[in-house]
Amino acid sequence: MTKLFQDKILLAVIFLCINVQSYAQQSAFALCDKKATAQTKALYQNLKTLSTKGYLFGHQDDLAYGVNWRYKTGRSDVKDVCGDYPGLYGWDLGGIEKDTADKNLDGVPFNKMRQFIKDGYKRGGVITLSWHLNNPLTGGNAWDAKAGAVTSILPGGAKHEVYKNWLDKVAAFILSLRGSKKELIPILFRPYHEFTGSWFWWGKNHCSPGEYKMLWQFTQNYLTEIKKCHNLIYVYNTGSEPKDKTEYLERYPGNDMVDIMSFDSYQGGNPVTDKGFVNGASRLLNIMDSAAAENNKLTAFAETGYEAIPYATWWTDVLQKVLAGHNTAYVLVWRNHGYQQAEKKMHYYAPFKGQLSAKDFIKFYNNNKTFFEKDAAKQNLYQLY
Ligand code: BMA
Repeated sequence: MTKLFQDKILLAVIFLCINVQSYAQQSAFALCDKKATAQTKALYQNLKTLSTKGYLFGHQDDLAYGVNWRYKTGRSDVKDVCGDYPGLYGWDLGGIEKDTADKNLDGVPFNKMRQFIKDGYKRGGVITLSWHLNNPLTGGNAWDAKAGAVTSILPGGAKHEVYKNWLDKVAAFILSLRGSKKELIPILFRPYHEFTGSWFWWGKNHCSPGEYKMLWQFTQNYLTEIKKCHNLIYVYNTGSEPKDKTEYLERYPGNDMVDIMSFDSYQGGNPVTDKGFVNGASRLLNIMDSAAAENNKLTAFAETGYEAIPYATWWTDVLQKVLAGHNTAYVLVWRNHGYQQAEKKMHYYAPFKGQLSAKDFIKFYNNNKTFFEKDAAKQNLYQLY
């Protein structure tokens, strides 16, 4: 065999390997839970298609309360403004771990939350859950950020059994979320969020990358394999800190552990003079685009907003522009608490009727890239064709 011929064969082999590898990657778009229910698998596949056309608009606690109202059947600040519910509903499990818990950390009763989740799902909307869980070591809340708490709940740790008990409660709630045929309602599950900051006890300065990954792996394995929660789509979530892909993926638990890559970032200052939000969000969206393409995952902007929305055209001038050109499956704005007595300020992220940005929000709603509940229902996200 001549040297040239040998080289040609070698090149052909390398070419073949690359192609087999990229084919394997391309064909690997599937949930990490191989036993996921049909509806969960369908949602994941359909979100992929949806993400090439636009993004779901989400709102935290949307059906429970809004600015100046609490628990009024069918009401939603988003719907009051644009005539349609959000396409995605965010709820938080924080507090479910307590033995006495009947309400979450923001006062939403778990019984009502279950019903709201069922209502949204029945209409064709999508559900996402986060979990601001208490510090298992100190008994303080999620912001009681001290080193040692993560270590304590890992296998062999002093609070490991306590943690398993907490996961049992989470699983019981998740398994109680069922549709009209008793099918499990698919959930975009976003545990241990914003870990690139250090304000939560699972944050960057309070555990090592290895411990964070172990925490994720243990949690996922326990919920999926032991508790049989086969309706979870796992969402990996950083803050806006990562400067590049290496930092973004520093605590990534692995392709068999994550389904969606996401980040959180909030607008502060005036969007005209302060470009911090736009620059940061754009950077993270670019990082995610590249990380998600390499790992064959979906992306999302899991939490954002501008507290009390003091900028009339924030929706179309800032948020819509930031998301343009990216294939994010959804964007979610945080809760409409209303007036916060302790902080003496308004705390809301979606407009309500008459709010300064309400008119612009209608423009945002009418844009063909934003999907609210009616659009979600039309796309039949829980069925595969
Ligand atoms: C924060 C605020 C808090 C709330 C927490 C968890 O951003 O809205 O008031 O307790 O989220 O929902």
